[in-house]
Amino acid sequence: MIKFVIRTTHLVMTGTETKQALSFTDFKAEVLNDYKTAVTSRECSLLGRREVLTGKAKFGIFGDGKEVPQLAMAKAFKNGDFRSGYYRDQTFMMAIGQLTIQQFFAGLYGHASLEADPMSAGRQMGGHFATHSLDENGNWKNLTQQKNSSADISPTAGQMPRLLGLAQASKIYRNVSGTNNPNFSVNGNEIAWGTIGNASTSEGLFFETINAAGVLQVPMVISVWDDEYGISVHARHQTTKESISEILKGFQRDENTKGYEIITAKGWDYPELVAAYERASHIARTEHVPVLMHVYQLTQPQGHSTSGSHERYKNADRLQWEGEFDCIGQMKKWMLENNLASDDELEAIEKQAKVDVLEAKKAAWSAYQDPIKQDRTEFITLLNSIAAQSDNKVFIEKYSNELAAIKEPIRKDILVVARKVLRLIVKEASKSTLSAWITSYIQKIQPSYSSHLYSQSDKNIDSITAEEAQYGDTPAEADGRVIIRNNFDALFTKYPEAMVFGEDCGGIGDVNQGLEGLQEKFGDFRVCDAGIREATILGQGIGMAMRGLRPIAEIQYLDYLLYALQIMSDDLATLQYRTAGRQKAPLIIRTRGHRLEGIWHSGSPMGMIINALKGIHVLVPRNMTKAAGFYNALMEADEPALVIECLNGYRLKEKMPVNLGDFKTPIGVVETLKTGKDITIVSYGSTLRIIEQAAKELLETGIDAEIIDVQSLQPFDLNHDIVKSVAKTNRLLVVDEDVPGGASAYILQQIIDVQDAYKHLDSKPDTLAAKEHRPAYGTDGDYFSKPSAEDIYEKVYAIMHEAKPNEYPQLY
Ligand SMILES: Cc1ncc(C[n+]2csc(CCOP(=O)(O)OP(=O)(O)O)c2C)c(N)n1
Ligand SMILES: [Mg+2]
Repeated sequence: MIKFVIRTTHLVMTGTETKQALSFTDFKAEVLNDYKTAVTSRECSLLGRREVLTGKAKFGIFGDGKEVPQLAMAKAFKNGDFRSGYYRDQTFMMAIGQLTIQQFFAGLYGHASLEADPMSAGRQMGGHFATHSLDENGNWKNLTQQKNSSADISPTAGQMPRLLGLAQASKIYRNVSGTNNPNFSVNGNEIAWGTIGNASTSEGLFFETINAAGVLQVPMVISVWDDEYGISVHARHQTTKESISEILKGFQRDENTKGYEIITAKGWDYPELVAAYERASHIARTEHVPVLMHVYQLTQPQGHSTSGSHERYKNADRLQWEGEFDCIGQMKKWMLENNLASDDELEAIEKQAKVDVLEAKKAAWSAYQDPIKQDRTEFITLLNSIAAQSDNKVFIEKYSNELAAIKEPIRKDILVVARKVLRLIVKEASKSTLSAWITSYIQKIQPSYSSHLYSQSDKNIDSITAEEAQYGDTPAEADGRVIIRNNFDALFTKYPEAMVFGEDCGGIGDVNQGLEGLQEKFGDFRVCDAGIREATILGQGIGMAMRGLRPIAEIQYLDYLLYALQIMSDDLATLQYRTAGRQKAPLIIRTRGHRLEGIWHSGSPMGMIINALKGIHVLVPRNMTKAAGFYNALMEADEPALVIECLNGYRLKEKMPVNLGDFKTPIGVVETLKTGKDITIVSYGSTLRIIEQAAKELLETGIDAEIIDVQSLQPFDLNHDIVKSVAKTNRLLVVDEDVPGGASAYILQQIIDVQDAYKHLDSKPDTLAAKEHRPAYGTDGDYFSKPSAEDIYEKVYAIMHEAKPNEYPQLY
């Protein structure tokens, strides 16, 4: 690609690799092409807004006013690079050739097809961009041969943690031997380019990422599109000194200290922007130094989005300034002043852009509407034949006519009619035809909206073959933490692309020494300390996993997962879903929790976690061998998962397996720890040891409990083994350490609702959870906060008392 630097009227032109003279004709052609992209993008915004206001699309958020800096950024963006940005970047996506006008409108309409809307198959509102890292089978494409954009999310600054990981991947590929993979990197030369609005820099995630990238010295260029507003709220309410580059000055590197390169550029000044991005790119790519690019004096010609108008909060002076300093207007002025084009030439480009956009918009609308109209026609034919034979002919024909009259039908219109008519003909002969049609239609359409919450590739967790831990003739007993450490040792040896990072993970080998000595063995890129910043530890993991590495992000304690939960929920859990299977981040999140001491070291907020993390597997091993088996299994799969080790299990003795790194705990499979005939007790994690104690005592009373370890909360008991146990015992108790109605409610819903266990129950299915408050400190605090062996004994006893009062007289 041709590069050039223009200093006012004096032009200096350079090639990317070698400086070379560029003919004026080539130079002019490139500038004119940029102008064409800018005006085309603007026309999309203008027409897009109209499509919403006339009701064809639901909501619009566009990139008008931000076009010119994006052209400059696109020039510096190379194959293999990644973008992690936000909803203003349509011009950039067009400039790198990853968004056509027709695709822009398909996204606006919500066309539920990847062919039509490659960004999200209609799942996200328009303006949320993505490229395809995976082929249709979920296998990696060669990411070094294409321009990449990680999939956008709407929560402001939510793109920042991932950006850090995307940049760090280059650092790893450049510095860690054995990670070379031509699909993912060429010597770590790739830059991760971030974009964010000025107001969104107020978010904690922005500052956390900025600091972390400075510490890690990764090739990241973060552009702040500064239009002085965040919807209606002016910069004076957002940013100290109203300038992000001003307040981040302390991050500027100098001769003695590492840090950032901070560059500022006016958002309407095309030559200044092109030069600035070329410089930023060079610094980040060659030196692996992060760059903050503050692009100021930007505008928002149509206001924030299609809901609301900016005249409500911008005064006349501001509006007038925005008109004058519209970046496209300024670019045009500069071109004319420098004799790069005549008025006529530019007008011709503008006219052509209007024609192109109008035509592509029409094509997008037809592509979206035609299949629905076709479905409607077919359905109406069926409906009319049903009406002809029906006692309710008049009503059905009315429905049919109303449906036929809808000018711009959607699939809901068709199904609403179909399902209402079914009720009318439930006793007629044609009922089965219609019910079959509805079922098959839903079956056909539903995947467009529900596929790919989890991986559908041949590397998903279903494809893993379980493998038992094997032991020698006289297996050594070791502390749990040694089992898990030796297993990590085996895993890092087996997978050069695997790494772990988190607070205290490196030097001391984690707070429980489950990684002891591994930094010395595998180096500090692979076994690494991180700052106290859970959200960006998660982001490092997401970004690196999206670029083919196998990170294990450690969150020191389960109680602190909350800091990372938003990113896990909004970004990681939705990634496969929001790209309809075209991006993945097989990240393993390691943490430890449940019972220990005090409010923030013994929480077990599992209900919250499970509900927030649909799209991530949630595994709760009861000991370190089981945990190690989960890590071994997950390394073979391509899915994200959270593994929660038992905080009180590191010093408990377990037998040392011989097939470290290889044995695999099956995911979604329960284990029966004790068979029994009177009641099924279902639980997981640390609580199981207490249940086992209670079960012994119950047996002395003549009550024989069956104990089942769920092991994997998400997915849950794929073989439906629990209901088989309930069919035998006819009684069910779910025990856990979460609040009442937390994970126990979820487990009950799975067993009663999904597995239909209610058919087999002779007693009320019951739960025993912790108290509603956070767990108090100390042994008594634990005893009075969480289910104890006595609580479990008495709960089971009470259930048995109700069934057999003579045999088990009331305790209280
Ligand atoms: C976490 C979160 N809070 C609030 C919103 C609603 N919201 C969407 S955009 C926006 C303003 C963002 O302004 P800025 O970052 O300056 O970007 P601009 O739209 O001006 O380009 C807000 C408050 C959101 N999407 N996410
Ligand atoms: Mg703004």
